[in-house]
Amino acid sequence: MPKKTIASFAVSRLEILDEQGQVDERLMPDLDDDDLVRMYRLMLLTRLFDQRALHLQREGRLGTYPSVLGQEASQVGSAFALHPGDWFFPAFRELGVFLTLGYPLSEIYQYWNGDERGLLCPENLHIFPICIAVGTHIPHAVGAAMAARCRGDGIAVACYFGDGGTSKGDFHEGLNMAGVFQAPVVFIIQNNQWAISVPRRRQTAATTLAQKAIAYGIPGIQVDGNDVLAVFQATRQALERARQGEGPSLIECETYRLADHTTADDARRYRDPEEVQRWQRRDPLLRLRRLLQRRGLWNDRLQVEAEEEIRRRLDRAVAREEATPPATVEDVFRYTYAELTPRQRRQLRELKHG
Ligand SMILES: Cc1ncc(C[n+]2csc(CCOP(=O)(O)OP(=O)(O)O)c2C)c(N)n1
Ligand SMILES: [Mg+2]
Repeated sequence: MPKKTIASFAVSRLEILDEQGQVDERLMPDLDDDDLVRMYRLMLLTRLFDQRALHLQREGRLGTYPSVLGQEASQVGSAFALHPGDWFFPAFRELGVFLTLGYPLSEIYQYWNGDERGLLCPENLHIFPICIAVGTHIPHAVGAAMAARCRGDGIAVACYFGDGGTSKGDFHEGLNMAGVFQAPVVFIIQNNQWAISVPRRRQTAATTLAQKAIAYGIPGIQVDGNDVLAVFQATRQALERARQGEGPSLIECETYRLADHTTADDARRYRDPEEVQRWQRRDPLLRLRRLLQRRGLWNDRLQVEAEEEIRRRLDRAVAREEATPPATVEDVFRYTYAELTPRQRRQLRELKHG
């Protein structure tokens, strides 16, 4: 009765675009020149929106804000693979996904200014509200995917969360359910190496986060999260599998949070500046820009023009947000339930009439 291996597993990592902007042609996704330029413009929009948000916060014109600096490829690359019918379940650090899907800029500023009306999603977009409570949206995303499967919608659900989110029970429950019921959901981990001041190595003893998929019987892959082409390719394949009824997948985008956790944090207190510098050299925008330049699709003049155009858009979005009248007492009650409960009706009366 010898002891024998009954199963063995491997974890793969996908990289397509290197730091010099060179691609592995064998792995190059089917994207034309216009797609590549569009991806770059979206990453640039994400970076400049983010920068403006940080400035506004410092001027007292925005609430606490979580920067996405350094994570643009993970966000734009994955969102670029979504189809209009698919659903996006965000955590809270997915600005680039919102922008890629065409969410109104002023409403994003509005939300981070503490006005929940910024989350009133336009009818044509399928976006769940931002979820600040770490990982709690994961089971909801799985439920939505299961519902889509029952209805035969032929769509996929993309559920985003961070490395910290993988330590929540919700993550394990969600992946387990998704595997058992073959829910059409793609779990996208933005492993940015930190959960506030807790480093990735304190989150799990596992070598990768991608391998966590194995225990739930679903495919898992790690991608270079600063490589927009690898992120796009892995997400596109996973979404396609989901839409075809082939079940869930997990993608670990290995990236880095270059900024503080939020504007209420000071990361210099807990991390080595050399680590930050190392990751700065792996800037996801620079890589794609180098590829575009190699192919004659981008140059310094186009860069200046694109930045100016984006800055004008941001100016308009901020002006619009700042001209929005404050929410009323009624707004607090308006969006939680379809109909007010008797207690809420009483509370609303009390608030209005004292
Ligand atoms: C249930 C819960 N516990 C704690 C917090 C406080 N908190 C906010 S963000 C965060 C870390 C999240 O880390 P990660 O999932 O890696 O996402 P990242 O912030 O790096 O994008 C914590 C602990 C929270 N929002 N929700
Ligand atoms: Mg993190």
